[in-house]
Formats: sequence, C-alpha cells, structure tokens
Amino acid sequence: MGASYTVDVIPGDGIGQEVTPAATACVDALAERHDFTIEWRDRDWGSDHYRSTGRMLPVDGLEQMADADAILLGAVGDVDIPDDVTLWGLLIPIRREFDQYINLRPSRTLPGVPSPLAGDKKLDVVVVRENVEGEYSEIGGRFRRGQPDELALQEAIFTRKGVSRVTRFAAQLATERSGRLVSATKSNGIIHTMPFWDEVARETVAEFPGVTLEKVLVDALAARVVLAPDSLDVVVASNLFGDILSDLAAAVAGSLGVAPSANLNPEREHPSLFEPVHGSAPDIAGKGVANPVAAIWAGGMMLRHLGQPEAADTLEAAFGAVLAEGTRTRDLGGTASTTDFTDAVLARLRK
Ligand code: GGG
Repeated sequence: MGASYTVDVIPGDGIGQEVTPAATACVDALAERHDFTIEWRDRDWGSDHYRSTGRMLPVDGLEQMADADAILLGAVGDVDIPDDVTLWGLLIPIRREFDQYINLRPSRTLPGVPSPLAGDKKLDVVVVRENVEGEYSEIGGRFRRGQPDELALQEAIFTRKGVSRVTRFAAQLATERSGRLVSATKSNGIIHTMPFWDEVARETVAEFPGVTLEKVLVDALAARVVLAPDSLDVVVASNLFGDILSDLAAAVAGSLGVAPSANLNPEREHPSLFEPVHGSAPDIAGKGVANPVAAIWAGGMMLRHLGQPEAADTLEAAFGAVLAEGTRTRDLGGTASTTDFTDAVLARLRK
C-alpha cells in the first residue's frame, strides 16, 4: 500500500476553475500508476465566497488547512472586487500563516512552445522569490483622502532572518545546478533596504564556496532576461522584484500559461502551496481556452515536494511530449481547448 496525502484544493476565480481540475485529473492518473493516493478536500473559497460572506476565506479557513500535506490553488482575482482585497484575503494570508517564505518559479523554453527570444536563444531560469516580507507589507496608509495634498505611504520590511533564509535556499539550489546565483537589487536608488539585502546576501552566500554571487540592478536584470537569458540560472529576488522577473521570464519562455510556482515552507512544519504563476484572466474565463500547463506543472511540483519524484518526472515528460507534438492552446498560437490539451496529457499518463 503506497503513501496517502491530503491536499486542499482551491480552484478560486476565473480560469482557476478550469485549469485546476486539469491538474487534479493528472495527479489522480499518476496516483494509480505510481501507487499513492490523494484525498482532495475541495474548498470553494475565493471571490464568490467573498460576494456571499464578505470574506475570501472562512474565519477558520487557515485552521481547516493546517493539517493538509499540501494546498493546490488556481487563481485569485475578479473584475468587481479590488485586487488588494482578493490577494490579501486569500493568497497572502496562506503564505504568511504557513510561513511559505520561498516562492520557487521555474521558467524554461520548451520544445513546441514558441518563444519571442531571438534566434535559437534558450532560457532555463529559476526565480527564488522572497514570499512573506519585502514590499508586500500592510504597513502604511492613505492620508488626507480626497484633498489636494493627499498622500499614500507604503513601508517595505526586510529582516536579516528573511533575507538570509531566502538567499541560503537559493544558494543551495545554485549548488545543485550551475553554481551561478544572481541577486536582484536596486541599491543605487533604494538606499536603506536594498544595501541591506546586498549585504546579507553576500554574507550568506559566503557560506557556499561553490557558488558565485553576482549582484545585478533589477532594471538591467530585466533587460538581461530578454537579451542574454543563457547568462542566468538561479535568481534570488525580493517579493516584488521576484514577482515581476518571474512573469517576465515566463513570457520570454512563451507564455504565462506555462509557468508554475511553489510556495514552500522548506522546514515542512506547515503545508506548502502550489499554483500557476498566472492570475484569474477574467477576459478568457469560462471560454475553455485557458492553458492548463502551468497548473498541471504546479501539480508536478507538488508531487516532487510530497516525495513522489518519479510521478513528477512522468508528468513533466507527458505534458512536454504533448507540447512537442504540437498540441497547443490559444496563448501559444494553437487551437486546442483546455480539455483537448488535458485529455492528451491524460492519454499519455494512462498508456
Ligand atoms: N495563481 C495565483 C494567482 O492568481 N496569482 C495572481 C497574483 O496576482 N499573484 C500575485 C502574487 O503572486 O503575489
């Protein structure tokens, strides 16, 4: 009898409702093949829940998920609710409650996925984004609302613990890959937090003799993602910079539709959360055309985290082969629907 896992599944909003079932179907097919079982706990939380209760999550929602082995999320955000309400009502509380301080966001050019990169340039980058502090902070306020001298103030929080642990994780990952680590900074313009980030990153990476650390201003780094992607391997970045750089890397790889992400509590004291990088895409929601690759791949990252690396490899090989044979959704220039693509992956998994 194989291992058994309990996973909370929150499809959430918009295309999250379409791509999450694709991911759970693939994981179920793998469970049969690799002899493990998943108990899915369906959570109908998100914007509809907000409209009926005034909350994105129930009052005890975090408590309900505390004993899960993992959480699988689709997307959050809808057109009639402010984005800060949806994000701070669901995703950010989960990341913080479960101390998911690493947001791991791999992006790579894939066979069959047209990339806007010039010539035969390739990209294979992992952005390690700090996930619980930095620029995503509730400290600040709006003052003198509606008056000509109105102002808004937003503090960023960087702690020695926070910067050192994300950098340590990234340096370890770099050790397992090429040994090259780039740290995204902006210490020429942001004169308190970013020099602190640089200093703590330098001290931390000194613990890893096999890793070379290169500090790059985030604006120049953004250009480098596009112009010289093969000069990058592991990138460590603050919460905001990591969010932006990983979306850029995904676009350069071909589409936000192929970018997965893991929100990790590496110590495994709490559940980790797996999600596509993309949002709810209300413009295409309900049309059946969303690309399910990011969600399916996030399911694979979840399986790797749960201790099923062979199943994760099988899954990556299956969706990779479906892409390579030319089955593509609209964002990649194809005509396949979400279901067509998912069925093609499932057919491979059930062979
Ligand atoms: N897939 C989850 C989702 O909807 N993400 C959209 C988003 O705005 N995320 C912001 C973030 O990751 O901080």
